[in-house]
Amino acid sequence: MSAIASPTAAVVPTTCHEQAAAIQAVAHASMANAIRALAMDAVEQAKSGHPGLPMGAADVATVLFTKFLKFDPADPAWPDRDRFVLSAGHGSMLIYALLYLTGYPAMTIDQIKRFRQLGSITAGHPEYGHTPGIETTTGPLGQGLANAVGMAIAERHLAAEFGGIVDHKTYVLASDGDLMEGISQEAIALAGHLKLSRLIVLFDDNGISIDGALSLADSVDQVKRFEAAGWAASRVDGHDPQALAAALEKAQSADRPVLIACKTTIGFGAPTKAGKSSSHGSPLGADEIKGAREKLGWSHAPFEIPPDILAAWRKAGGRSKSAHADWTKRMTTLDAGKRSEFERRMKGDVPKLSEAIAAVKQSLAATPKEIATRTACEFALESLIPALPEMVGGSADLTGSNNTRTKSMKAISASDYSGRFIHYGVREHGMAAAMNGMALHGGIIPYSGTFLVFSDYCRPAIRLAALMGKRVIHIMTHDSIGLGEDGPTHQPVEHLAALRAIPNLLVFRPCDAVETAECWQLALEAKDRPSVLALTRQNLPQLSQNFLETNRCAAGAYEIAAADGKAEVSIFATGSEVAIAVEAKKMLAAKDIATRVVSAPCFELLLEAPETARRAVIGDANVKVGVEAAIRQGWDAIIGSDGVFVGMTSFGASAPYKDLYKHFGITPEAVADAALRKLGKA
Ligand SMILES: Cc1ncc(C[n+]2csc(CCOP(=O)(O)OP(=O)(O)O)c2C)c(N)n1
Ligand SMILES: [Mg+2]
Repeated sequence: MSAIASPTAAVVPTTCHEQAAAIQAVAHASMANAIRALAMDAVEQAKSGHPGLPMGAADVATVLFTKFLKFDPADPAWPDRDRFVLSAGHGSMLIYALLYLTGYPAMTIDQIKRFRQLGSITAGHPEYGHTPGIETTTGPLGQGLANAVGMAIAERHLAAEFGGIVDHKTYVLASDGDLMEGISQEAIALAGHLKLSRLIVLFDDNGISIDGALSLADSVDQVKRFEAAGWAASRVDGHDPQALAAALEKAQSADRPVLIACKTTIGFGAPTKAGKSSSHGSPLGADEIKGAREKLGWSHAPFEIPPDILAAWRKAGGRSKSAHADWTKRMTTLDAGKRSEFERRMKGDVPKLSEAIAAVKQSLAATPKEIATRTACEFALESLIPALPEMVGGSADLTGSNNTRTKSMKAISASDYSGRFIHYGVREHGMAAAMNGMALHGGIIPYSGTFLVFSDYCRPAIRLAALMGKRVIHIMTHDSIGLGEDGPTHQPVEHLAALRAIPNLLVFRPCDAVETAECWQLALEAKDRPSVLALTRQNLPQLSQNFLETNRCAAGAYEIAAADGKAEVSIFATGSEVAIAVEAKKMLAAKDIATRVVSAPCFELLLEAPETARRAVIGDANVKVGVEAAIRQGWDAIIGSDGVFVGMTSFGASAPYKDLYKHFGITPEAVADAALRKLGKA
């Protein structure tokens, strides 16, 4: 079809200059066609996958990887590599083809042949940690773009401290879907505001999504949109290697983030499906592939890359060897202290953590505090921030409410990236995804704040942090009806259960200032998973007043108040409800009912503990009562289906919090009554 004039089109060159250009054009086209062929063959063999994007974006990727991207296949974790994020993860065969062609040792042709099969490293969508060279897990559209903003922030922040050993760019390939997702607005607005000039987004502007032409659902002028957010934006023909190279060249020295909208044809080369959504997400079929081979002038067998083309690609893969060697040399000439500090941060070790936490706990033992756990969080941060310079905090416009900013913290700004606090603006989703990007970049432990009820706005990014196994820490305050007057829109009820449902996420709900410090320690020690700390707005008594070196929260749950004699009743509670449970215990004791109270700040740690330890904490009292100002879901794992639960069964209401606790029956009296009823003594 005429709409897809190929760069291979034979035009007889006349002058020397034209000849050289022609050779280069032919070489470029062959290299790009190698991507196209691998993509269509792998998808065909897997009988599933997305050939359209890799075929359409092959020219863009070829120019980027052969001329601009700084990377070394021999060392996919080289800290100063440019990051490449395939935000449109459905186009995974594009990156797998690139990893194979440029010579990442793990990405063999056999892996390409086993695209989407169990045990291969060529999963349906790119997965971080599963495949060397994949910088972030993508697939949920928009996330990769927002991760990249975090990566670009991390690069500038670390460069401000470590100078020239941190000097790289972040490139993104984003699709129409990426830019339609709401998260993209949050991400581009933040990037524009912070003038992240080393962030370069290549937009696969193919005008097609799954339902058909983009015009069915979208009429945004993306260039104007990005410009409005403070980006430099331009349009190029995404099949013209010279134009692409010129645009990328210009982007190298930009003073703001750059969007290059690359007009492409989805499924480029496919005789009947190019330019159509039918090439987006299913195998092309034997006839179409045969036609594409003819159209592209690609006569090689499936999965066969001719030696000269493979050699050209491998050469491209070796382009940054000298840059890598220079960097290694620069590292050796760096001040030894700075160098080891950089290496420590990139490894993510936290040697000074226990000391900092011990100091907090000692101080709390000396002067107990009846404060909200959000305030206790700030108290812990006053020790943690100086001890762990890799911590970069923030808030989604709730800094004063989340208590995530200590007195000494300077904010990051476009003119000074050395600060350690980020005003994310009212952008919870973009914030959570940017935090993932920072953690993925390495060298930073991001933490941030919003209200627990808005964890829903962060959830897709939190889920990906859990899937990727990255240490990001979400401080989520105002964690129940205990926030009071703001009412049910702001009172989380189902959020703890919903967060506990995410595998590999630690959900902490500390009951006092001591537990808050201990939960911080556990979150920071959890190198390979994210955490949420659910904290109160209202003051809570400090239940643990003696200094204990051990971190009792590490067990997930522990007996905070023992029974006098053999317990008839075990009351399990979290956060603000632990103090209520302790009062209920006293009421039951007055009736000669031996009762113990277990604080359960982290269900995940309890449930993954060895069976004997778990049984010992859960105990064998006849009556088990759970207390949490939230829904019951998840509690049966602790109290059993016969257990009694005192919590919420509806949304909350707007009133002073003490009235709400009475209104919803979450009081010491109600807990004691529930236990008595179950004992048949009410
Ligand atoms: C958050 C999210 N919603 C929906 C999808 C399913 N999905 C995958 S690709 C796509 C849109 C395809 O259009 P585009 O992004 O332009 O990619 P192209 O077809 O051009 O390759 C959709 C809706 C997804 N991956 N992520
Ligand atoms: Mg598209």
